[in-house]
Amino acid sequence: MTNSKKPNVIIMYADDLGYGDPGCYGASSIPTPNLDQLAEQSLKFTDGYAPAATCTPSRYSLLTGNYPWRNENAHILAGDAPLIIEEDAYTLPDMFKEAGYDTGIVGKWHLGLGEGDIDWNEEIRPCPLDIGFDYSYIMAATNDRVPCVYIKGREVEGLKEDDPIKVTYDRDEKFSGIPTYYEDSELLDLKSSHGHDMSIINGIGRIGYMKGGKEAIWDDEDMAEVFLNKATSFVAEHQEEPFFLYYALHQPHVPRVPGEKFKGSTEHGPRGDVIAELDWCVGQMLNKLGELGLKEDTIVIFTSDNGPVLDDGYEDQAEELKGDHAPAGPLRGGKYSLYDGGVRVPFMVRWPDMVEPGESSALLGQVDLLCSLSSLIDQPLPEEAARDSFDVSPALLGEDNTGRTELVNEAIGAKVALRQENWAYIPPYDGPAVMDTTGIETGNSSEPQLYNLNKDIGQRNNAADEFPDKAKKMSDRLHEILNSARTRSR
Ligand code: NG6
Ligand code: CA
Repeated sequence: MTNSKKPNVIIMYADDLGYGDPGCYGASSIPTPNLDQLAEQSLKFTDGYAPAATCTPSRYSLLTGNYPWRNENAHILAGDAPLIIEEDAYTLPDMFKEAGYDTGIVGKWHLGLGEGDIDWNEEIRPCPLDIGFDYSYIMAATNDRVPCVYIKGREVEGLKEDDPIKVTYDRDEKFSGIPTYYEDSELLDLKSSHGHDMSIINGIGRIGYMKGGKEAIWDDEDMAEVFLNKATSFVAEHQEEPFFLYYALHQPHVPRVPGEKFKGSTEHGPRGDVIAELDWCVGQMLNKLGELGLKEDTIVIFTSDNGPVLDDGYEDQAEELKGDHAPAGPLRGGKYSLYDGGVRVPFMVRWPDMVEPGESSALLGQVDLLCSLSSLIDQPLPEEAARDSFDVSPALLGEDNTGRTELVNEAIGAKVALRQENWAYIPPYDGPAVMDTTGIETGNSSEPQLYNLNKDIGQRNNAADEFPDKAKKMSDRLHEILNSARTRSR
């Protein structure tokens, strides 16, 4: 640090961006000039992992430093689910607050709100403000789930008293007098390929039913700008103090609705266009830091909550228009999967003067950010906090090219796999080998799978028969970790 002020920290967190999506990770047909430039100024990790292959568990783990399978509620949540982080849990924003930071979240939340049976017309409690954030401007869950409104602090923004919001995810409780997927299909601008067949909002089928709140309903097309403006304003308003901002972008999650500027900007249809838009948002944020003279004093971390998916439930031609683009790059599987495509994600760290730009193959996960950032800003953690988070700060600083020696990865359904050094082990699991909805390879197999990632990054050659002892040892170790109260080991 150039002075005694602690560095600001921004985590930019993409939603479903794959290992192979940005140019700096090998793509060539989706323009990502801002991410590519960020990569040139960053330490770019080749073996950086999201905790899980879906959103809620990953975000839970990022914010608590605990593996998601430790919390049985950490699975893809409905938009009206209760908050799954206990108010007295020690969180990433708590750590920053203790260190005197101003903390903010902007964007996708998806960790639940309230205590169950939430009333959207009253103060929302608990919410991000109760687990360590001073400022919160969020969507409750995902852009394909109701309620389709922004929540500022404890309140739905723009809600009118005479038009209260009601939400249900129960088909039997469907509200009358609202447009719904099967009854009002003429209102659809975007058809669903699977699911997304309850309320129609802005011409798009959603998960869940929502009634009322007409004035408060978001505009899908300008969501990127809305979140970007809140995120850059937060930075501008807090430029004097150290701040922590969790900027949780909504792209390229479905429904993929780019702003006007980005419509048709790539050859890949809406999925490519919203990645271009995401890249622009990242560039705008970095420009803002530059303009405010905060570039040197800010640690920027860019990563994604899980791997990529093409058809995630809407007919947006992601599959048809993919061309040669490989969203997971050389990796097998994608979102939801036990293979690396589900969890190995773009992961870059920029800290001018402190982190030498380059590439690192150190093994690390987002679960490690709590412990590692506490170390970088010199803020000790309570003993019981973040028990699965390991201090990989030497790797983040580029001083160590090893990172962890092992990491548990989670797929949909809380199925787990173990990465140990250059090996990946996937226990036998029941279930289809390929998801019939998304077409993604799940990793389910009646046989144990073992891959040497140094030789076989695409996990094509199962080496479990060749190295039965290795497979057995990794299986035992995985069980040991699953049954242990604390890991905090490399
Ligand atoms: C799935 C949705 C998918 C997406 C995902 C959550 C259906 C058929 N599919 O259940 O579209 O919303 O949940 O994605 O509803 S995540 O990135 O937030 O985990
Ligand atoms: Ca996601």
